[in-house]
Amino acid sequence: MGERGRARALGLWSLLVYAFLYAPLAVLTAFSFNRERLTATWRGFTLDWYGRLLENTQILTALRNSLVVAVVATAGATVIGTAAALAFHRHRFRQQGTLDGLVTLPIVIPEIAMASSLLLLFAALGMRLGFTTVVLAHLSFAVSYAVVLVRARLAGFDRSLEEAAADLGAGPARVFFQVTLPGIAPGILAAALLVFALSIDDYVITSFVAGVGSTTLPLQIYSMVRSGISPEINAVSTLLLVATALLLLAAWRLEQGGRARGAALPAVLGLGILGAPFVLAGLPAPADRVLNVYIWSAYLPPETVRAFEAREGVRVNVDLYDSNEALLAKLQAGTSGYDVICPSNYAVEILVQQGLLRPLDHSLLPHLSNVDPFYLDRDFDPGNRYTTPYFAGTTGIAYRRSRVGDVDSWDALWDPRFAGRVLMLDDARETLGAALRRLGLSVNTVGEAPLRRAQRLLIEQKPLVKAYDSASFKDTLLAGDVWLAQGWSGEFARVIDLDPDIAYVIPKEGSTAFLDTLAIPASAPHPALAHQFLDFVMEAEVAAEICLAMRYTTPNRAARAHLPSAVLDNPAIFPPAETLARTELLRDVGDATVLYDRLWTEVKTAR
Ligand code: N2P
Repeated sequence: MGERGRARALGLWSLLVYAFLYAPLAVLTAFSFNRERLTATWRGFTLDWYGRLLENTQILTALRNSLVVAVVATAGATVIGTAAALAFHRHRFRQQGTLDGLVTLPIVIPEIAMASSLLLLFAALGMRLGFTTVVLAHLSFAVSYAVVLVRARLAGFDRSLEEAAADLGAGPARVFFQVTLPGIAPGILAAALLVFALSIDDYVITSFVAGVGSTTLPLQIYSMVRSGISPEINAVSTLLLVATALLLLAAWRLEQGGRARGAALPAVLGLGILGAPFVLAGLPAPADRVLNVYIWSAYLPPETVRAFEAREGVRVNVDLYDSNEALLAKLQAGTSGYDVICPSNYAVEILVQQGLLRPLDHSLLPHLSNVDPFYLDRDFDPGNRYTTPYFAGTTGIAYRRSRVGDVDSWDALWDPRFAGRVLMLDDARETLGAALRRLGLSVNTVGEAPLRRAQRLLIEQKPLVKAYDSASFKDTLLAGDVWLAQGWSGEFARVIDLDPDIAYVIPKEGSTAFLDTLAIPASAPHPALAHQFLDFVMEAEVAAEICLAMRYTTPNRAARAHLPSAVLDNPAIFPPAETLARTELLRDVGDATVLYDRLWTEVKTAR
């Protein structure tokens, strides 16, 4: 190959490498302008999704939280970092090498290790998770970066200037502010910009140490992703991407040559992008009354939240989970800060036993009379002392008819013909439950031997399984990535509407059913408002709106008058009695809970 040829080949190669690096970001950006909401097919250009961001109080609030944290962490880290850098640069002291290494070590400590150790520390100190803990955590990694950047600048700083100033009679303070500081300012600024960008971006550490009400933008984006990637997420991610890229560019320019002018434009643009939403939409009103809701994903429509906020003049924070075990862990860890939670019947038994629920005041719940008596006074909560029914539903299989034909048995999820096309829930009780039913056993089996047999079935199935996922099973099926998915009825009822090739079945061997409730934790900070919310969602029109949007079975009898027959006659939403007869409610399995958890973890980590 000649010189020219080689240059060309190398050029092509680098082009490929860059394409590999940037293609995902290009796709993300492109789809944030796509008119079509549901699929990754291009349907024309629109700015709508960016407009929608300005109406989304959850995103705006998260962005505000992120900015507050970033500003405080940046200010703190820059001051501490600069002081430390000066100390290391100027003075010689014992163990300098060790201390020097220790101050920069956090840069390479695995983030996950730092996150869990911070959480442990805060818990040991009895600190409530919130803004303070997030800021402290960000400070703990940001200082190291600030030290490194400022020191790099100091290394090139000519100390004889300081000596000259001192010789000419300037005091130490004057020397510092008029000579040293201007000399290293580009390094300090670069450090500030870098730290700001890192703080705005951080997910792992923040997710461990954030509490209710301190959700930052990355956490908000992740929680939205769990109910499906939407163009709003593409839009907000694009903004975040562009803003951080600009801030880093500015930091880099300052770092390189201290050309303040070349850095000013990207810095201003980057900060401008983050601040612009507030200029356009105004700050989200800091409501003095706040309700913190912790609920299953795809269970509470944003319109319902907005209607409650408007009626009561309050702000509602909604956090999502995808398993009872996640909810239990959060509540058992101590004061969660949540006012309303949504446990399934078997989780209610556990929470009541542990004294984690607050008895309800029925005089504040007049609309409880709208609920079908069939769902009241169940043995997991006699007299509805602690809970109101919210949604019921079933677990079953949804499948692509054109790919797999007719399905009526759990066997289909073990059929080698569908290797790599099977999705299972990420849920100990549900997966072991399916395996137990396949063995002809109850989903509430507690014996170790039968449970081990069920576990063996799941391990045997594992090579066929594309994903264990309780959050986006419906999207994965809709996108065609899997052909058969175990999952919950309501979300499947929604995809069937979007794609008639998909069908839902409760296998002939039987399956689980659930009754999900609303309850108020014993530690809820706003119990009165929580009662108002519980009552609100039992109003007939509201319950109908929720059912229409989410497609789980509403236990609200009065709501049915407001539902179209397409919903009322849909067997996936209101299953006929003979189908329901094949299902079993999950119950608290007592001591066997630990065994379920262990067996399930073993399945997930098996190779
Ligand atoms: C909602 C899941 C349904 C809850 N994403 C099952 N108990």
